[in-house]
Amino acid sequence: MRIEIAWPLLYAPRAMDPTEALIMHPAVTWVTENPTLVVILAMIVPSLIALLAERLLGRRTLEPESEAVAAPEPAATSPVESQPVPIAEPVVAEQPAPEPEPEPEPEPEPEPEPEPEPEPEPEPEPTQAAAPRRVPLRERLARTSDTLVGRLNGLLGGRKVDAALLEELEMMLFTADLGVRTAESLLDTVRQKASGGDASEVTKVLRAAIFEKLARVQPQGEPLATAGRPHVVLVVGVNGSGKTTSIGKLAARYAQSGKKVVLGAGDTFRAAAVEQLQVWGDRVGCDVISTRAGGDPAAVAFDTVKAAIAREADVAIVDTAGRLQTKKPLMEELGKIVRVLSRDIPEAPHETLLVLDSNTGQNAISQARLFTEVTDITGLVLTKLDGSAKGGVIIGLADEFGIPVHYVGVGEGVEDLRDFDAREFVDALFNES
Ligand SMILES: Nc1nc2c(ncn2[C@@H]2O[C@H](COP(=O)(O)OP(=O)(O)OP(=O)(O)O)[C@@H](O)[C@H]2O)c(=O)[nH]1
Ligand SMILES: [Mg+2]
Repeated sequence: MRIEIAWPLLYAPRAMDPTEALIMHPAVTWVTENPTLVVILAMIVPSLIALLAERLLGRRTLEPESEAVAAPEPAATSPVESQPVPIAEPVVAEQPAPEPEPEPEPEPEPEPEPEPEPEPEPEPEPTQAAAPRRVPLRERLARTSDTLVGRLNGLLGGRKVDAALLEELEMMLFTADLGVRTAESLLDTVRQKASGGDASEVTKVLRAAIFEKLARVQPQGEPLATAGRPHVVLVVGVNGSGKTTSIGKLAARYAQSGKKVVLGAGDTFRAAAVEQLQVWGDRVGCDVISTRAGGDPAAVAFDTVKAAIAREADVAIVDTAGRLQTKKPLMEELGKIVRVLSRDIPEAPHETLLVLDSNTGQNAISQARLFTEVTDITGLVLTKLDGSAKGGVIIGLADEFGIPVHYVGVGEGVEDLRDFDAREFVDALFNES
């Protein structure tokens, strides 16, 4: 079918009515003349338009749809990819979890292990702390024992006690730091009791004679038992004899037995001496009374007694400067100290201990002689027996002065100031302990 449209007629003449012109329009005319065709077109054209629109618009719609579909895929993939991680975790939790479970099983094993460990640990600790090894006196007296008894044994060797042997014995005793007087005394005893007998008798006789001399200077009773309170102790001796160290050890002993101790730093000649005593005071846990270096030692002694009274101390121990017994002013100063100590307590000092270094041998005897001339020495402290071969001087000191030997120093440790015991000493000397 041919549709003819007279396009030039689309423009109606200007003189025509608009409504008439519209009716007269060829398109309208064509529609009125072909109603069936118009209906058919009206049915088909929208479908065609819809189809075209669907095809055009549908692609655009599908494209994002496919993208949207594709997007979720990778989105779904990524969680899947990330799943191995979370999956692996539960796998680890599921499978290896039971594996570590057996590990916790051995865990209880180490648990009981540490339990028994701490138990045995505290056991040896208190044992070590409670019982520090007390070195036998024999070990500490080894050098003196070798000098005296070792030489004696070498001399005797199964001989008879005759003039020749006595002569050799005399030589040995006079060079054993016993002092001339004591050496003579011991030789006389051997002559009287062992002449003509076996040499083995000489050892027994000498041993008994030495014990007899030392037993005379065995302190009787506790010094604090009869003394007033505070018990005042003055410590004297020449330079380096061991005064300050012995004071520290003694303070520690008193403190350990529950006594309250006050120390007096009466050695004002050296600043280091005050510091040395202060170190002991800190270590022991007791007060130290002191003054500036160069201060008056008598004033320190006086203040120490005052402080001990005020603080209700049980013991006051006063240190002094090492005094050269040949320097008279220093020895006079010692007399001054003794006088001020008795101002508040008439009986003070209850003890005046003379500290002697056993290494000085017979010089210790001359020191004792001079100190006893200027003050009333109530007791001796013989130090450094652990390293000395001249410890035999203790026999000479006992024999000549009869002054009780209160303590022996057998080392630098706080436990190395020991009570003197004559029996123990002789046993150690003759290697019988
Ligand atoms: N091996 C040993 N050394 C000791 C003993 N007693 C004291 N000493 C040491 O001897 C040295 C001198 O001791 P001090 O206590 O300073 O002597 P001091 O008499 O106070 O001396 P001054 O203050 O100079 O008069 C120190 O090194 C002590 O450790 C002992 O029994 N054995
Ligand atoms: Mg000193």
